Amino acid sequence: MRRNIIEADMKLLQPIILIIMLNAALQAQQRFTLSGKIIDADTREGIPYVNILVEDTYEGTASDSAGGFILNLLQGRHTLKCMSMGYEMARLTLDMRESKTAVVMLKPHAIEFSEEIIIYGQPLQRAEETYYLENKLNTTDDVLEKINGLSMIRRANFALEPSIRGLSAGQINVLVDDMKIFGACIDKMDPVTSYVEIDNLQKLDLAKGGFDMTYGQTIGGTLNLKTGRPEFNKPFSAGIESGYESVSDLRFLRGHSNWSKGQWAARGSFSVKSAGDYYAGHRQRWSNSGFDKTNYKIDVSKKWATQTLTMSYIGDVAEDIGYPALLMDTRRAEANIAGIEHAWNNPRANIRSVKTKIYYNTIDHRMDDYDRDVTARTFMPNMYMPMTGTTRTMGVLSEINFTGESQTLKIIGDVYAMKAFADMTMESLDPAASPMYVVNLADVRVQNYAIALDYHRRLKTDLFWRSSVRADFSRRTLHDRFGRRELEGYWNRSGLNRSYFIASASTAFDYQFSVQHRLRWSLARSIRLPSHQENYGFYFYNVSDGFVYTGNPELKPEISYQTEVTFESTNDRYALKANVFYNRIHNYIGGRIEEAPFKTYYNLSSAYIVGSEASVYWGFTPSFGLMTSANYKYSQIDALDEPIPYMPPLEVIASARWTKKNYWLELYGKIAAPQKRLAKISAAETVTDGFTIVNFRSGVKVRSFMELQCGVENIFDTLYHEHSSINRLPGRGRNIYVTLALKY
Ligand SMILES: [Cu+2]
Repeated sequence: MRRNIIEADMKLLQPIILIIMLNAALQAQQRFTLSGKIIDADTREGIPYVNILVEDTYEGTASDSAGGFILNLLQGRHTLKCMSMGYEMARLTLDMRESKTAVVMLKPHAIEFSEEIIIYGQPLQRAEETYYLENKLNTTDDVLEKINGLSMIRRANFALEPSIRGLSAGQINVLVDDMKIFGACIDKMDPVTSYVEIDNLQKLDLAKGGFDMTYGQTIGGTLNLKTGRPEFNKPFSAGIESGYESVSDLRFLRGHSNWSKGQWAARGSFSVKSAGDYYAGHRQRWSNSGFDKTNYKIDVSKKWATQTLTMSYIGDVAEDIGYPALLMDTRRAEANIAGIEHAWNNPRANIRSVKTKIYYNTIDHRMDDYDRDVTARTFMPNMYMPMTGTTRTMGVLSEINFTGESQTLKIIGDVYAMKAFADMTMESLDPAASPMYVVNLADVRVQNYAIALDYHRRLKTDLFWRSSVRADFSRRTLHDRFGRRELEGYWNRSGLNRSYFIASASTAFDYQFSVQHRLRWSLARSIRLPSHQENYGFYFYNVSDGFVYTGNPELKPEISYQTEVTFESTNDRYALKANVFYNRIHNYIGGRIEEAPFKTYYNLSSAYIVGSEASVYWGFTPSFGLMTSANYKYSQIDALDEPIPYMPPLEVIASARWTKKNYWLELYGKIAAPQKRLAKISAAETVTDGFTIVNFRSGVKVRSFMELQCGVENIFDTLYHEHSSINRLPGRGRNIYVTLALKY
């Protein structure tokens, strides 16, 4: 019975097969047109000058400046190979029996020294880093402190200072949209990360270690905060969000809007926050720890066929910020950050893009101890010490990307000039004593000129090589007479002005030994210049060790030799990443006691950090994912026979998340081991106990235009402090938060 059916079918098919064969014979020599477009799998934009090879016939072509191509192919099956530097090779097989159109997506591939951590707006590339960032967290600091290898230095319930693999301040670069910005507070109250509100944070480029020197020579790494840009395909959209946090009685209101018409697009956003005193675990209240902060941002873009011009401005004002870990509080901190960026894509064959950015920023900082009981303190009792600090930075950054068949070259020109001034008045409580005046930064001017080359080559289909070099010339002078005289008491007059020339180089090999597995080996000799504070600071009080620091214009740059091996394994369901790194630093800069309580910066022999980071993400089902990560570092400053200060202990993070159509839930836990290796000389550290923190977060889409988020952080109200907390200032206690977001 069954056989009969098959036979019947065959009978029916025979004429059809015959007709097709006949047709094929007639058209044997016929050619059909394949009109195709090659696009970037992430940005969906056309990729120019992609080499397209027809494997069996050795015919080929290249895509035009918009990614389009046309091939006239013989009838039959063909395999096309599409190759472009910076992308994974793609093969596709086509059966040409008629003229066709095809869209080929190429996945970007490069030896990335930096991990691109995408906050919103783009597809997920790296599950392990984007995991935490899919949910809207409340602050930029919330995002930063969850990233493996980043730790936060706490001085208040405000503006934590990032540290990359235990290195911070002058040892790392922190940028906003590639722009250099220098904090104005000599007590580091104003890290650059505080100027980017979570609403504006689109992604983070985090390069750990000194391998990536695109934006500066560094021994510790670069954290580049990228902000949201106007979108051209959104005529109008807007969102507004309001929230409350119980731990500090924080209220906030923020909103953003996008307009576009034709070749113009604009985006605006604002954020207003106000917080009272915060509570640590066990309901421990920290008085004088509130703040008020306002931030606004405006971007306007105009585009032409291949060019885009974007003007951006960020304004940020924070007032009355209490710093329980320090002697002072911020009275007012103001930042104005402006930039104009011109991007030209594919101006001609082999040039993929030319980008130029001109920027200027001003930071003004005022702090005092008027809210403190100065009679009770041991350091400089019975006097108030109001201080001011300002920086001005101007720069031009230019980047040209050349692309060949199997290589790319990026040339970067980076020029900036900055000036920094800081002073302090000592007002005695004794009305008979006249006030004293100290200049802490004597109008330091730094002019920096740099050129960097970044070369990328495909050695074999699965083996990539990247190499970077960068040279910086830096000139430093003092322009405040009073402040200059203070330093002349310590250093000879001719030595005060300084010029540095430094050059760094790095290289990396990336071997993709199967579709899912990749191994990378990187090596660098990277150098960092002393910061302007380390060169010229005068009477900087360091609350950690209780010493007053003076700069040293004769400092040599820190030189680092470092290497790292990274293993990555990914498939649809999981992503594993693990690395081991070693960083040896020569001329390590640290304080040396002159006579108590004075220290001067010197190059202290050498130091090293060795460590490892690992993370695993499992997406068990599309709606359930699990993420774990761990990191550990061991460090030592040889001259002091103690570790580098604020080095985090072993930390393990685990998080599970359920995402459904209308709601999501996340359970998050962090376990930190005790830190018993102590930097007693450089930071008077004491043992930090281990701790466990558990957070619960959730979001519900109430309506298509309305989302409610709520959660409890530090559920068990644990009283703890991180090892990187200045003066052992505790972390936040139990926090119940609610936010309501409306969008249009
Ligand atoms: Cu300050």
